[in-house]
Amino acid sequence: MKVGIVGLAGAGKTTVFNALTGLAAEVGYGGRDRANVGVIKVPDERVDRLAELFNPKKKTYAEISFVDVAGPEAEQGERSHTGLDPKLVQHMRETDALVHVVRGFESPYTTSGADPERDIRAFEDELMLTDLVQIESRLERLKKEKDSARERETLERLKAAIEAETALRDASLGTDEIQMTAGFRFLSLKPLLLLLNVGEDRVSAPIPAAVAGLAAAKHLEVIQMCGKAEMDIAQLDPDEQREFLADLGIAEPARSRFINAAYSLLDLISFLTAGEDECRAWPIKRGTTAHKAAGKIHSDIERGFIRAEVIRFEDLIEHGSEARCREHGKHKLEGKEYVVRDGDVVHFRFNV
Ligand SMILES: Nc1nc2c(ncn2[C@@H]2O[C@H](COP(=O)(O)OP(=O)(O)OP(=O)(O)O)[C@@H](O)[C@H]2O)c(=O)[nH]1
Ligand SMILES: [Mg+2]
Repeated sequence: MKVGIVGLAGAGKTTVFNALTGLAAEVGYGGRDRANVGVIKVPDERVDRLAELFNPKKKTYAEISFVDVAGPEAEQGERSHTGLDPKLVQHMRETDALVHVVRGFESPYTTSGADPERDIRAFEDELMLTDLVQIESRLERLKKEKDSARERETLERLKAAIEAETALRDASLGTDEIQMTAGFRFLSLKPLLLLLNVGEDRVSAPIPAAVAGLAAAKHLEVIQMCGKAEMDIAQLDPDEQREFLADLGIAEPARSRFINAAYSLLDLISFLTAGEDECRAWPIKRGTTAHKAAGKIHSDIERGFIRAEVIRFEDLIEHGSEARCREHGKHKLEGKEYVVRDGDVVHFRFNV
């Protein structure tokens, strides 16, 4: 899963990037000309328990990778009217989801005071505007093409949605509309999480009602953190981290809250594979069939799929081995259409 950390200039994106990844990318205006990329491993006790059982050569957790690119200036007057920087747009297109970092602290770098609602709207507008420009130029080109009625119709509908200030993710697109327009990689269609970045004085304050209300109206989830404090904490070793979090009254580090939010945003679950070579967690979208899940591991396994052998993680731990699970009737054979569940330990049989 690849997540883009986006938002207006100086909102604290790089700070949040550091808090999540534990890296130390340069914050402030100095770091504006390059993209930061980093990866976090999703802690999963089940992988650890399986590893105790199988003693594998390798343990592999699910990963979330991040890209953080400098954002457009917040001030209206300074913002370019030609839309978002193409480099930023390109980075955003390549992501599965966006995290919009919204400034909730007073900053010496911007002349305007913190106004999260204004910034949420402004950035949403930028995403929609970028999509609109793309839709209009495609429509223009389609005028000259025959047999384009269906695509034109779809694009006209999307255009109308944006003109009514509805982000495409909220425009109730049908499956075939999504498929037909997948190549455009529209920005306002990507799942988006709001991250309100607040000052140190607000680490354990509730999310302001106005922000929560706007998020709800836009059907967006919002999490709040103090990026700066979390970034400092992320640089410490684990024991010190626990102490600091307790001192600040933070129950759970930003990273874990973020991982949970990202999984629910993308509606992800994890299935597991276990063996002497590797014990591993694989993130998939809820509702994925065994056939498609096999393809996450390797396209050959999807192509040559015969069946999936499934044991529930709890059963495997309880009975201690695959053989014992068989004896207790806890080992199931499933076909292509089986919907994989969170915590299934799966062994795919295939033939190519
Ligand atoms: N007080 C306070 N300052 C913060 C917080 N988060 C970020 N800052 C400061 O705000 C400034 C900008 O932070 P960055 O993380 O560089 O912002 P950015 O969004 O990456 O900015 P661009 O890359 O220019 O788009 C830095 O001086 C940070 O130290 C915070 O939670 N509290
Ligand atoms: Mg930055």
